Amino acid sequence: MNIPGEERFIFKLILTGNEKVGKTSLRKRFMGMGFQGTYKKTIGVDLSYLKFKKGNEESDLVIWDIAGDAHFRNNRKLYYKGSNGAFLVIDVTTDGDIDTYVKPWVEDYINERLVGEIKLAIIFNKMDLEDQRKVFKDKMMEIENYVKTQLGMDENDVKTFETSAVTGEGVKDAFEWLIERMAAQFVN
Ligand SMILES: Nc1nc2c(ncn2[C@@H]2O[C@H](COP(=O)(O)OP(=O)(O)OP(=O)(O)O)[C@@H](O)[C@H]2O)c(=O)[nH]1
Ligand SMILES: [Mg+2]
Repeated sequence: MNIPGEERFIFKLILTGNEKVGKTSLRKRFMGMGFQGTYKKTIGVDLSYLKFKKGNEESDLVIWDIAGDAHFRNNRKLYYKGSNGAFLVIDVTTDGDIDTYVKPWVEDYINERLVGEIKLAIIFNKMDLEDQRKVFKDKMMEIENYVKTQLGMDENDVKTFETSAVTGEGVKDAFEWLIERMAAQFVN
């Protein structure tokens, strides 16, 4: 979108991770839309638009909330181009198996040439479900190290967050860190 007399960069943030891990819920929580307990599967992709400020500069952001269902795997390749930042969301009530929950997405980032283009937030979600939690610090470290190694990224490019879309814990921090890191490359 072009504002008359002004060229504005539109940032693109993608939400990735397997189905039901909480991508849509995190997006809605961040956008002040509360939390819905009932699951409504994302079909393809849902787009949201928002503005953010860095210093005095206002920028545009489009969030691409991508369906996690593996049936859409081929289809979702269409949605990666031009991304500046990504969430990789993992549900802490699953076993967090790397081959199942991490590798397919890391492969997508590599195949769709996002390496070197994106900043990445690894999101451990559903932290409110303490008694069902199966992913703990050692697994989180293993996932973070795997991602960093595969993508050749360091702590400037990747950061881990613990979140809950129910309580809101960590949600604002994660989005704000990623947006700040994305914008730092372009806006003074
Ligand atoms: N307790 C708890 N439930 C959550 C949390 N985040 C999401 N959920 C629930 O988990 C289910 C899946 O959430 P979604 O946000 O739709 O998951 P998604 O990753 O967008 O799923 P797809 O659209 O299929 O890729 C829903 O029933 C949510 O209410 C959370 O932080 N805590
Ligand atoms: Mg969804």
